Amino acid sequence: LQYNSFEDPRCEGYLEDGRTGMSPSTLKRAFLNNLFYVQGKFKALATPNDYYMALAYAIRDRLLQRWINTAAIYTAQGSRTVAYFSAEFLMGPHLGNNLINLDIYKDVEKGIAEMGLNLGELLEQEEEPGLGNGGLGRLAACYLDSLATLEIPSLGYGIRYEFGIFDQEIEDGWQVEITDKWLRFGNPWEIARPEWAVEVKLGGHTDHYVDDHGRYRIRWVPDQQVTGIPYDTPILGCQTNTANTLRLWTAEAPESFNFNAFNSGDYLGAVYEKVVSENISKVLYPNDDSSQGKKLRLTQQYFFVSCSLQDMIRILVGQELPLEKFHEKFAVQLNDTHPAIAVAELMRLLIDMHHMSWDSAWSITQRTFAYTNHTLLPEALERWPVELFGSLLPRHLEIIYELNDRFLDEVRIKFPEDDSRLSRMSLIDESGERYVRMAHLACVGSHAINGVAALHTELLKQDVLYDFYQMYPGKFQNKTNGVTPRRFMVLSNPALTELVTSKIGDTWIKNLGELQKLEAWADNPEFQQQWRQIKQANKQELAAYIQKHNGIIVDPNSIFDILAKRFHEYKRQYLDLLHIVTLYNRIKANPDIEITPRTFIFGGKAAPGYFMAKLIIKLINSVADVINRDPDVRGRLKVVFLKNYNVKLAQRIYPAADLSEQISTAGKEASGTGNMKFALNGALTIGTLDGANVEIREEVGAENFFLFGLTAEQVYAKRASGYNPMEYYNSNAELRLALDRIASGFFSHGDTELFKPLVDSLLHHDQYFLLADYQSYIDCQEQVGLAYRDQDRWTHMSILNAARMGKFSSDRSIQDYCREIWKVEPVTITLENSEVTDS
Ligand code: C3B
Repeated sequence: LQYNSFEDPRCEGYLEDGRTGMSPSTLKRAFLNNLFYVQGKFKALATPNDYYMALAYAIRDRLLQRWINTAAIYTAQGSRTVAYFSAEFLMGPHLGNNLINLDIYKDVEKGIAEMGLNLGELLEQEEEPGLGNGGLGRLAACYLDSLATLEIPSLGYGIRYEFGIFDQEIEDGWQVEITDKWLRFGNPWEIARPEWAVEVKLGGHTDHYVDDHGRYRIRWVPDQQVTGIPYDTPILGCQTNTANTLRLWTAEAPESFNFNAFNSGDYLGAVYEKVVSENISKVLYPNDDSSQGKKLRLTQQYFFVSCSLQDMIRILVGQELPLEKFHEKFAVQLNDTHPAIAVAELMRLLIDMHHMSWDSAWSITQRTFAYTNHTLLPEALERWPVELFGSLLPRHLEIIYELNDRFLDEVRIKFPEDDSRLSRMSLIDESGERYVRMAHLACVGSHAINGVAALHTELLKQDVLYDFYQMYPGKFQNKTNGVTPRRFMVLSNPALTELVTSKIGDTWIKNLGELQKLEAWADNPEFQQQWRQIKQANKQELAAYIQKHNGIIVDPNSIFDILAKRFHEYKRQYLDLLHIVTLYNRIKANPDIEITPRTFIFGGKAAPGYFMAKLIIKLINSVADVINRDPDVRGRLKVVFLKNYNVKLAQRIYPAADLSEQISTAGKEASGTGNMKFALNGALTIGTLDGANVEIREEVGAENFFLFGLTAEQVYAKRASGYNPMEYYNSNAELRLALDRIASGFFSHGDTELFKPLVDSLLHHDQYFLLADYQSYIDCQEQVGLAYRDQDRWTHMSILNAARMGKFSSDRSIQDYCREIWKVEPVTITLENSEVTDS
């Protein structure tokens, strides 16, 4: 193949310098060509979306040389490769990020402006691929960015959901879910690869038989089959030639399967089969941190895992490597238990399809997989009723039984005569209805198990996975989460990026530890002023967005106090609200009271079936309605709920935050990653000693962090000794007043029933210790208000927070995974590779 030898003059620009033409004039020409030849439009008819598409295709063309060379070099070298298995990839829009990573943002902005267009407006057009719920899916996206930037051969494997996370509308204060039709106008970033389609079996039964050579064999006789079609998206590294691949699978009906129905004239029946198959990749389950136990969800998990493992075997065979080297070629990371069925599927492929012995297959399997746990919440631990599991995956159930027999023998040898341990550790929960325990399968089938922050990993070892830690102490590791500074600083906060770069150069973008050099400027008055001006300008932009979308005028001089994340009781949005109601009550009791003006901003979605979370959203909006209208408040408080929190909106929010709310009950938030993005953009944190907050506070210094609340240990102790929230209610007048006000119907047009479930849950259960932490939170917020009045001190703290975020780059996380789990090395990609370009 000689990609550089096209004679067509229109192609010459794309390939100039062998670098696909990055000069402004070439880019401009490519843009106009795409508008004409791809979109079939010209200026008079073009919509903003046409312009976006034309630019997206022009930029995609500029990735292709990198993408092709990357694949060619990995293939030629048989490079060891990370396969990141994840049911969610919350990528966010691609165009802006690709411009940053190609380092052509400014040139393109200029070229676009010369044509009378605005780059920002074109970027706004992109429908974001919201193929994830929250932290877990966004982490996967940050990790792909870092893998590419660090030049690590890697593949992201997941599902190409036709509908991603729902769009959130707010009607009368309530959340309403709208289907996310992100593919409606086409997706310029993906390329379908039908030539690499694979078949996936489902249901049916197994046959045990003796083959022609007298060997005992097992055959899976499915009653359904679906085809997986891969769609590839390039993942560019920052300022490198590496372009890795995100490979997402779409389910289709196979051409040939079960079309007997067709022959017998049952045309509609056959079409129905097709619809059933296509349902598999139809929609993302919108639950964050909880498992619904639906068969379709297990089908999705198995579908993408089977497709991916078969794809990896194809790659291995294509490189003429023997199957025995599977674990040398690939390191597979299981992003939570969602892909844990991979353990049984790889066993099945190696044994049933490739006739390997059990012991060899098991050794390869264990050396292939590593498992990341993302949560301690019991409701998130996936388990499947044995009957449901067996009806979909009869062969895998047999394999799991066999694995379990062998595993329990190991446990017996290590811990003789300990039946309760055996039943606690079994892959099958037999305490009532029988379940397959996916976390146990992941632990047994992996050589490494990790938590996502230091505290989380400790709690895993002490509690949720205590028995497994005793059994395999050497498997446990911590890998504290990180976030990419490319998207969450360079792209989303250009002014701050420029200021920082003007002082310390731009190497921090790929080596975030360098931000530490900013400490030298923390007390420089001129730098402080520039820092403040940028924050102020970012706040003004968010204020304009709020005015446009909520019709509320907010004061950019007030503290922007922001809580943005999924709605969940353990994340305690409700505690933030109790603070707001408390301040409001103080104003009502004493209209002239001095309060540092604040704008409380909330964003986040609730799982559609999570009643309490949705009621909290309604309560926030109801409180906002009252407070924002009450003349007594005189601008001192504003409450804003920003609808449809997603990656796009997050990129607007972080740069404008003064205060980051990270207020989960200690011991509940595995890590958090929003906490890192806020601090990187100069927000101060008010938070509990939970998840990565602990490490953030260690890094920025206790004096630059607003700490409150019980520790995880204190929470456990309180629970053990019998926690009674009513005592707090009875003994704290302000708390009582706040709750009574909500219960009284004050915020609900006199309706005393509406918010009763919320008030009652606090008074009678308070599972997440809001009342126990209330006073400590209120006191701490008082300190925040005082600190903000001293702008020099606040700015000093803000600069130090950003300067000390080096540890929380996803580059650092990925380097730790590479060294300590994956044992994989970078591979440099050159653009002058003779394999793929004309020599
Ligand atoms: C989340 C956790 O809730 C966060 O604390 C953590 O930072 C991220 O994962 C990333 O590790 N999480 C999630 O978003 N969805 C789950 N099902 C489980 C955990």
